[in-house]
Amino acid sequence: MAASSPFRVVHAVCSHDCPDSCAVLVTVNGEGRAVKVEGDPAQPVTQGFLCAKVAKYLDRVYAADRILYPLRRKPGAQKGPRPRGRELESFERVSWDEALEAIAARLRQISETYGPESILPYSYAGTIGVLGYGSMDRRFFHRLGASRLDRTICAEAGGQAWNLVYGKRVGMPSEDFRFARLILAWGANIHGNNIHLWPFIEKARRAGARFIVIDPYRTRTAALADWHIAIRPGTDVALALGMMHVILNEGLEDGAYIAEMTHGFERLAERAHEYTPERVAGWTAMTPSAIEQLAREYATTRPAALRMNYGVQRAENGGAAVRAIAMLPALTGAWKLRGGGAQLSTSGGFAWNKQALERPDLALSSPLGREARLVNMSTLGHALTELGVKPANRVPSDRSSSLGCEDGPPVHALFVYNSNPGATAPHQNAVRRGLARADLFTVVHDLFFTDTTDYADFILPATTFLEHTDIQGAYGHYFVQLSKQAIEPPGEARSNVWLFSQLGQRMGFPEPCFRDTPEEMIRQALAIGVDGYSTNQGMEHITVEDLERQGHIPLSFHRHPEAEPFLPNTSGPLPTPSGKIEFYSEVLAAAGADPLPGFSPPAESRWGEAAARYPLELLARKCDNYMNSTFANLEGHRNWEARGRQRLEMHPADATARAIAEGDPVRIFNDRGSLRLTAMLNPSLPAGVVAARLDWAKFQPGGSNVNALTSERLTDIGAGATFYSTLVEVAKA
Ligand SMILES: Nc1nc2c(c(=O)[nH]1)N[C@H]1C(S)=C(S)[C@@H](COP(=O)(O)OP(=O)(O)OC[C@H]3O[C@@H](n4cnc5c(=O)[nH]c(N)nc54)[C@H](O)[C@@H]3O)O[C@H]1N2
Ligand SMILES: Nc1nc2c(c(=O)[nH]1)N[C@H]1C(S)=C(S)[C@@H](COP(=O)(O)OP(=O)(O)OC[C@H]3O[C@@H](n4cnc5c(=O)[nH]c(N)nc54)[C@H](O)[C@@H]3O)O[C@H]1N2
Ligand code: SF4
Ligand SMILES: [Mo]
Repeated sequence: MAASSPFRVVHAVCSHDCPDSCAVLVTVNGEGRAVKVEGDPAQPVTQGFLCAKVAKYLDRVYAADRILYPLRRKPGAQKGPRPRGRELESFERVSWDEALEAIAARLRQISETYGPESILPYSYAGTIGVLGYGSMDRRFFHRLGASRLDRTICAEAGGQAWNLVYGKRVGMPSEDFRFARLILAWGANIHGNNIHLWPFIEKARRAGARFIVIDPYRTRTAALADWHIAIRPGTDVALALGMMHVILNEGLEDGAYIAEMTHGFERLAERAHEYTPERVAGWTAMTPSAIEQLAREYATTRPAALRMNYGVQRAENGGAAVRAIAMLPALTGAWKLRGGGAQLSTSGGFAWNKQALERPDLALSSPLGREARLVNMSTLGHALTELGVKPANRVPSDRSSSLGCEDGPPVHALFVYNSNPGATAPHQNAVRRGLARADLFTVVHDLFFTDTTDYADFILPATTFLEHTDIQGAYGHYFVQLSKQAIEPPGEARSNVWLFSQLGQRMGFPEPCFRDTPEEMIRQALAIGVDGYSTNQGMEHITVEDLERQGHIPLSFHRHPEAEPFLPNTSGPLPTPSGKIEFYSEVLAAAGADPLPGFSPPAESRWGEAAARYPLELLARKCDNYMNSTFANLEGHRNWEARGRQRLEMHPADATARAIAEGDPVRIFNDRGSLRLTAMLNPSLPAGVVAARLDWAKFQPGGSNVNALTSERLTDIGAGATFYSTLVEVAKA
């Protein structure tokens, strides 16, 4: 652009909770208004395009319903659902000064009365910018002595399961999928949730690769596959073990790789021996010959790439499933070739200096004087309603605790940011009962009036990624990226860093770290040394100045992919206890859990006790044009795929058995709640499985969404949420 042009282009990064972490070029006009967002063509994974959700991002940035200033609940106004567009009737505008003073005073009082652990921060990945996701906020809550949140809602079962096998969440680079001859997408809706992997898959397919999808739901990804296996939910452990059975029976394993790189092969082989294709067929609803074919294709096609995403681990046995699936490329030695191996996440490649960012040491200066207890976010309803009662724990974990809620005082203050638990947390009716408590002091920092702000005492306006500066890694690529503020925030919207810096100062915390600027915190995250270079492992070649110039810089092991391709898990030692890939886990054995992967059906499945009353397995799914509950308020996003959103998809056999026809109003229910939707027949679902979409509860008929049906039961590993293990019954309404 000519120097005289009134337009400038700013390099930002999409901070939504998506593996792709796209490099975004924002064009800003002379009046400081963003007029265009586009994908950076120079970023090798973004490749110049954005997904359908963010291509129309200016609709969100300049939405008429953005919250523009701090709000306080009016005296006497009830907590609870407000009709869309009438939220302001319950709130009054206050200045930031007033809001911050009042919040600080109330938190101080609650801390003094009930102990600081009665304050619970609740947040997730509204932004995955390193600063916005966890920095000044953590400093603030550590220094306060508030309860720590165990962030289990999304990926803990799978993440911990993967780490039990490989030690670290790294996998093949997305760009290398183009070299694969077979691509297996296992519980991964690539087209909907991870679109920037797709061009590499297309490239591989043009060169002759086969593309197989294992997913109970016929996603757009599945519809595009050469072979879609509509497996029954929660039976992936059995399928992976059945594949191992065939691979070992037919001698298709890579003995040399197994001998050099793995631990516990003999015991795994014994276990796999039990999983004959006939037995596995009974659980998965596949035929024995399909299981044999899948195993043979997978083991004999080279390179074979496996894209697992977090779909399989949202089941009660999701940890075992991810472990079993993750072991497949270790049995066949698929890691050895470029274009082979697996990817669950790449996040383990980014060694940010979290100590400096989050300052857990500040807890020692808090009134508590020690590290605070953990509260599991996947049991928020329990934490807010069953005051002081611990949920049963059956979950081995690599954490100090994976309890739903450790001992300590009941929760009296809830501080929500980066999240909308009123829509996204399981067991919605318990969550809402908790949020509605008159004695609970609730602050919500968000951009819109969500299902959660309806219960707030204070609502504070937050920023989009165009309106603050941050630095970001990714869980689907290996580039460090700088996100520069492109525009001024509208109204009085303020970033997470600003908010918690202000609150820290109002609380009178003397530590200088509460005054750090985002620019200083970026240098801390990178651990910039005296020579200006990062001292973080894998980032030693990175300077802030180069990031300013280039926007994105690959991690060191991914700098020269052509000359030195990154081939994870091809040489040891690995960061596991044995230094090897662990088929057998002493850690699990010591925790009293099964050290090998083994199939046990979820309690909430067709084999469970409750199936007598609630025989249908519900997939409580995400929307392709939302990001969990984000974007649900925007007309342009709602219109898209309109049919899917307020529908219950059913197999025709299940519908007929209940005298339900296409378009009938239906009631979906279990012991936890009920929901009214419109029936839509979908013969591509496995019989006995129904599906519905996540939306804002206030937009659904009856004011609840699918999470009124999901449970607070936790996963076998990692104490994660089990959105995809939910039993329901359906009746014509
Ligand atoms: N468009 C869009 N993109 C998103 C999100 C969104 O809401 N919308 N969410 C973001 C977030 S938070 C995350 S964590 C990632 C997650 O990305 P994914 O892991 O891809 O997320 P899911 O859609 O939960 O699950 C993937 C698929 O697993 C399938 N599945 C469910 N149960 C089973 C099972 O038992 N076995 C098998 N084999 N498959 C099963 C589901 O039908 C689904 O199609 O996506 C991110 N990207
Ligand atoms: N039924 C069902 N439930 C699910 C899932 C499912 O597949 N099915 N998926 C689960 C998964 S994988 C996840 S990750 C969770 C996600 O659940 P949530 O963490 O609740 O995620 P979102 O619904 O995207 O809500 C994020 C909120 O953060 C706000 N936000 C965005 N940027 C900022 C910021 O910079 N500052 C502040 N303060 N706020 C910001 C957004 O406006 C939005 O309201 O949902 C889980 N719930
Ligand atoms: S949501 Fe994902 S695909 Fe879409 S722009 Fe953001 S990072 Fe890219
Ligand atoms: Mo997630």
